[in-house]
Amino acid sequence: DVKERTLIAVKPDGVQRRFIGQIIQRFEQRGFKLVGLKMLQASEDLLSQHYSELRTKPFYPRLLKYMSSGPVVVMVWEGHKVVQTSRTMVGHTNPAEALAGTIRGDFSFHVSRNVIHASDSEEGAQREIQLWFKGRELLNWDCCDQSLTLA
Ligand code: DAT
Ligand code: MG
Repeated sequence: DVKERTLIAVKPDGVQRRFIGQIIQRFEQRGFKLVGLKMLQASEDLLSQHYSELRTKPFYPRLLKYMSSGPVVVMVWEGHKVVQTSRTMVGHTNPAEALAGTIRGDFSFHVSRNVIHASDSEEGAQREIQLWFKGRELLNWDCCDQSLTLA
């Protein structure tokens, strides 16, 4: 399914450390298509829905506080197996276990400041995309090399 979509977010530490461009570059060069992009400071209410599965974890209150502490850049990327591929690109949740070459393995050293979010399943991705984006904020577009009938 070349129309598979996933939600990627540059977390507040990733924005503050100026990694937005490098992160977008990795998804572009891998061949995925950007269909939604915005910067916002997320409310704890939105984040509690985003991270609802983690609400019983001891780190959950700190996670929400940190994720709402500054702007994030949220994106929807589209392409074949984009959910699984982006999890591989992002690397292990704990940067100490993230391989070099992954985003977390190259840019982070602590689990509470691991730079980026990526949906972990196709169902999760659909839920998260609906939570963060309105339908009209997601754009369908084709590459200029798809139709060479130039005016
Ligand atoms: P991932 O972000 O890799 O999908 P997750 O969904 O299990 O990982 O957890 C969401 C975020 O919560 C994670 O990116 C960072 C934070 N987190 C997870 N485990 C943690 C821990 N043991 N201590 C502190 N923060 C943690
Ligand atoms: Mg997760």
